[in-house]
Amino acid sequence: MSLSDENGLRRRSFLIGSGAVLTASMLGAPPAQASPPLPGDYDGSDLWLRYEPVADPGVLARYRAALGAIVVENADRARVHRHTANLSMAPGSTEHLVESTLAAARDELVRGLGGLLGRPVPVAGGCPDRAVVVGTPESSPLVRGLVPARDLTPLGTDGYLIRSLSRGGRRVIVIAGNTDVAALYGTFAFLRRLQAQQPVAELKLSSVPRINHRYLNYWETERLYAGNNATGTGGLDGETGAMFDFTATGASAGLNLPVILDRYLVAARAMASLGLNGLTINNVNANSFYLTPAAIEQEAALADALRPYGIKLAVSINYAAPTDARFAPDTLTREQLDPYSAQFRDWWTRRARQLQAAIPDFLGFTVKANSEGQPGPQDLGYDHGDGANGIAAAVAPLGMRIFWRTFVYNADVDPDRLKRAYLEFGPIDAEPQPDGTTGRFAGNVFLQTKNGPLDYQAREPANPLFGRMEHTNQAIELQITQEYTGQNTMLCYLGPLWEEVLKSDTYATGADGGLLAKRLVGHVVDGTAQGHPDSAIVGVANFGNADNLTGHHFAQANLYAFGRLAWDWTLPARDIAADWVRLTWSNRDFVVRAIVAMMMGSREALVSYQTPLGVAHQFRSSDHYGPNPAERLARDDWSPVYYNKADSTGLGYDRSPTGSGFTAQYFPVLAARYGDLETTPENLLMWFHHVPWDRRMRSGRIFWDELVYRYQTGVHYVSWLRQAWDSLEPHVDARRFAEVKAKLAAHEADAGSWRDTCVGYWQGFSGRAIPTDGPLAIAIVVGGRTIGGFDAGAPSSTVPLAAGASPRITKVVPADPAVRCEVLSQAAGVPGRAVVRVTGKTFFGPILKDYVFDFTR
Ligand code: BDP
Repeated sequence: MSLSDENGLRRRSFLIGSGAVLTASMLGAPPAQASPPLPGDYDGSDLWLRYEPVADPGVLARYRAALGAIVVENADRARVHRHTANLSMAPGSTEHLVESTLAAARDELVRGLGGLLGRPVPVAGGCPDRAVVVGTPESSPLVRGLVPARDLTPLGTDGYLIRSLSRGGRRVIVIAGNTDVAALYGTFAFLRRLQAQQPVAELKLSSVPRINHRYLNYWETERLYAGNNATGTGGLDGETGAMFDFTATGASAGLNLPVILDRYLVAARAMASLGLNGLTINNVNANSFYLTPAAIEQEAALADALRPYGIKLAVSINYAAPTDARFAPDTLTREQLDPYSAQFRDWWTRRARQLQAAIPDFLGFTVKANSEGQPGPQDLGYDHGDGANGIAAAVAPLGMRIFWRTFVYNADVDPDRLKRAYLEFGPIDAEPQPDGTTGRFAGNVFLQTKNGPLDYQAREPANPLFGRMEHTNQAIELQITQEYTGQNTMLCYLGPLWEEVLKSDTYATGADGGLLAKRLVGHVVDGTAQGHPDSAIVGVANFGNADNLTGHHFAQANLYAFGRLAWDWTLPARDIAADWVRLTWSNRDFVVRAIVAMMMGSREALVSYQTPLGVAHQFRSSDHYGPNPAERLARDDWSPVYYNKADSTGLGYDRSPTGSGFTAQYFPVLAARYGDLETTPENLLMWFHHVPWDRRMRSGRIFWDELVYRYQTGVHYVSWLRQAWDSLEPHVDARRFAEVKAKLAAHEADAGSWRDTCVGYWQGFSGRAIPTDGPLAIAIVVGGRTIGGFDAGAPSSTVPLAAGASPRITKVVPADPAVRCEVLSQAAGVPGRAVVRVTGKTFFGPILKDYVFDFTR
């Protein structure tokens, strides 16, 4: 650490000890004493489906006046299929099985209205005044009479409408759709309104999802940060930590599927509340166990329990499953895995038939092939098109689909990992067919593509495949489970990441070379960009058996945000966050503002302290949590050094036309923008360029200095998070408050370790000093001497004082006049310690640094 006088800092002194810090109160919070103490032990297990009594007396009175009865005609008539004769809940369960979708809607209203209104709301027949009426024109004569058919037509199969109507002097609210599941979606949307204390008068709402298939992929225990096998809470002995028990042992063996546990139904209700309609139940590195007859019986029971909620199942498969001895004598040899052979196709048809016999609405298969050691068609000399179409042909007669993943990066294809997927898939999409059409992938194949070209990093440019696969169905795959975004320790709200991706411009062009009118990634995904009739979005889910189901209370927000975006990708992440906070934590406006503020900057902060300015994948290979920029693995493209390319000239991977040429995979506008260091957005700089240490950045600083400040401000945001959360203590229930508080402490320490490890490693190449004139830089005046030049990344600074000099800080002089300074404590003597808190703002939110000064002689 260097010490210098004044150090060129702009002078502005602050009153010592009286400066405010940015707390919830600055976001509009009333004084803490306004709140009654909150009950202490809620564990988060209801997710956002908490129906706490409405606290605002005015709102409560209005709701009670408007909502007097629940009418769901013929709720029990359209029973869904059940395969499992004795389907039952585990002993002691609190959830219950339902047999129809409208029964699920009715029961949710009973639970929801009863909870919110603090008194039971009766289920009634007829059309009483103040009724909430739910149904379809088919299920309900009342709905048929209340809602004109022409108003229902535009809603399709999944859309709903909610209307306040008055008939013969009676006021009712009708929730209707063309299908039972649409009516269920409307019911949840209505309850969400009440949970957020929005008005229920004069309702005239409708909503139609933009994307047809809105699925979760569930990876059992891989990348699971929410189960009792990690650090989690909850779970039962013998469970693996996974959401669904297929193979639990010991005390839990008796609770394996077909037994249904409470959490399965909480998950089902939560999924339905967002409109999610599909679930692949096992990891993409697939275990063929899930295709065995015994497992199919278990899956059928799960499907039975989930079916009323509109959730259909799929299974991930291993391409070489036909060679698996578990299917003997019905096995194939390796040579018979030829995707064009009848044996291969018939084998998959047989498997799909077995599944369909038990699960009539079974969706199909998710496939990871020729990727990370998984077998695939290339093992026999075929390509991804041959393989996907082979299995697709086998299941097409059964109405099933294949979700074939494009996460492939075979090193023989190109030295740059990012180029490989498009080089493999693009030509198949562009291939002229004998019938005059273009593109070889079958109609029931979806390519499932991660949002970015690498692997779920906290920031990536959009995957160039979006827009480039004009002739193929394409699903976007987002990772909800926070493998690279803090796992179950860091508070990282992913809504802004997904919003950024879905709203990023592909600059896709049409056949005439002109820019398409609708060409954001979201338009490509929802089919409107290029006229695709079918559309899909997939989230790799973060469910586990932890009490709060997601491992971190704030990780629930990511599941919630994924579901809301799956329904409508145009929603702002901020609005989704605000809804979630109201449903999950509190309806008090200042609490909502404070928690939303905490969430909204969290992802950009994480980018800043982990991988700022576009340096990618600096994770240690063991767990993808902490940093290891120096790591060099046997596989080049798994190694942090492969991505950072650190050397004495600079940092980053040159993918420009003079580098790997990856930028050429984008449409022309982006190819030009990313190809040039001058026009590449700074937040993606090192994705595309090897950036010289002394390059001048937009801030006016050189790259090295900017880089260091990004790391520091990321950590400073987390320091602010802790302090903001602490200030909410009186307004948040005790158990969850304490659990989040403990996570934030670990978060801050781990963010600091990212900064220190990475900056230290880069410094070995840049050979430059740590800059000290950053956004929270200060000088202190002690004994009439102004001392500055402190490293804002250091935990403490040692300050030698002249013999006899007082250690009292008489003035704090910030470099940026907009920051606030507060002396939290003075040193009692020398040696002694003083602490100065500096609070400011960066482009992604508030930042805070407690400078610790150790005075010595
Ligand atoms: C990587 C994960 C790995 C997955 C892989 C995939 O580390 O567990 O199998 O993605 O998506 O990020 O196939």
